[in-house]
Amino acid sequence: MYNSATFQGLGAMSERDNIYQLVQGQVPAFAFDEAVARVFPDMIRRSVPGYTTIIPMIEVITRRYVQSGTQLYDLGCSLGASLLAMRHGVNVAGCTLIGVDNADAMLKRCQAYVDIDDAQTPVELQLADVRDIDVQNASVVTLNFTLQFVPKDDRLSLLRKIAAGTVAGGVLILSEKLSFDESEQQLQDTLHHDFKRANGYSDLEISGKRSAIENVLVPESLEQHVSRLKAAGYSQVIKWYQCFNFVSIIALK
Ligand code: GEK
Repeated sequence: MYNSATFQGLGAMSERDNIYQLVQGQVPAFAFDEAVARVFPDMIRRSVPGYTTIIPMIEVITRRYVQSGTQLYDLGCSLGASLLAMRHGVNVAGCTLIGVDNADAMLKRCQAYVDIDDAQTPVELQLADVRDIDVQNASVVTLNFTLQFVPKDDRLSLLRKIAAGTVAGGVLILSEKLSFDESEQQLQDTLHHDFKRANGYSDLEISGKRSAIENVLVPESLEQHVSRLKAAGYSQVIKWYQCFNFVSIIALK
């Protein structure tokens, strides 16, 4: 399984994330720049509860839903962890994988990981905004922690475009940070911060990242996601995984 080779490799080739170790005063807004790209595999594993389970399950879900002669899209592919999981799930002929990201620093490193990966399905990487691309003849589409960075007002039209470009029986895998009503929000935030602390982040780093990401990553509730996916044209929407305030959903065309 993909988990054994390339995914471990992504982690091993990453530097440790110490971006918010020495923050003082006003923290600049978070951006997917060179400094983040360099530490990204370490950052996302230590910051997102459930990420290390979701990635290998994307391979499993892909194997179930991929159809021969179709395209598979990873939208917001970063360094390619979800893209390569999908690639290792393809067990039919005539498919192409398309990875899209609008951060040049991320996509350059993604290409390097694709180059050392040993699966055979062709991969095309596109430096583009996910709102601007065409989606056609898709069997599996992944938005693995990307929709939360797209402006709220553009989320429904993006999902409509993806659903319209997906073949019957195709799937969207959507993973997101969630928001909750007030009392649950507090509890989930506490557990998330405990998770980060257990992974070696200090309180200063946790609060620095929290300020930097505010208004950049805009979470919504599970109910908002489910009703919007249905409005976008998906017939069945299932939460298959949740760890604290991070969720992964499959939406079936
Ligand atoms: C993984 N899927 O490792 N258009 C294109 N790309 C975008 C846009 C946009 N409008 N907005 C954000 N991005 C990956 C992890 S990270 C999640 C995905 C995180 C890109 C952005 O540049 C970044 O690479 C990615 O979406 C989000 O499974 O950092 O929490």
